[in-house]
Amino acid sequence: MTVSASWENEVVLGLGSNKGDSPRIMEAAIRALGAVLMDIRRASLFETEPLHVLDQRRFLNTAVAGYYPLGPRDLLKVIQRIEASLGRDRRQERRWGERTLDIDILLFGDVLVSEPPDLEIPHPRLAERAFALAPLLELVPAAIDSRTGVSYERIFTTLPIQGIYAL
Ligand code: A4P
Ligand code: MG
Repeated sequence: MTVSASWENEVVLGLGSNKGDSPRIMEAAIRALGAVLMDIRRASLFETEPLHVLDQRRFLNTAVAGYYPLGPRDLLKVIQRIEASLGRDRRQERRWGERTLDIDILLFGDVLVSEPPDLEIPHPRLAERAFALAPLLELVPAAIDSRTGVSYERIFTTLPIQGIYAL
């Protein structure tokens, strides 16, 4: 089920990497996304303690925002193509483990998509993750969780400390 809203669809994507040459991979991913999103803006880079699976390297995380003229499903295909082109091979991964590049659709304007497990927007674990919320809030500080009506700023400030360091 997809509920479309009328206002502009500024998309926010979360990026993460903790395998391979992560700084280079993140720059290449942002360059590739610059060809996909209009008026792209980028957040700071953060070095972050791994969440969920703890015995792995720290991550580099950031986010980008921009306008995307097509729908969420098209965007999912595009980001998966970019992940693969930068060396991601899901067959070699464990869930929540190391990855060369993970791109998640965090927000797509205020569109709600509930088609689990393939596509859920806002990203289903956004509200638990400081590594996703900190860069997102740099780009869209007034964003509201369209499922609950609570601001992400408020959600962020109530999270336990998770170890995220702006670079
Ligand atoms: N999918 C559903 N909704 C979305 C969405 N909004 N955006 C589906 C992107 N994909 C979405 O994702 C699995 C499936 O989710 C996709 O096929 C897509 O159809 P995946 O990227 O193949 O697998 P994954 O990344 O292992 O799973 P998941 O649950 O997305 O993992 P996460 O949530 O990305 O967690 N700690 C720190 N500090 N920083 C991190 O970046 N990342 C993870 C991975 C764990 N711990 C981390 C970090
Ligand atoms: Mg993912």
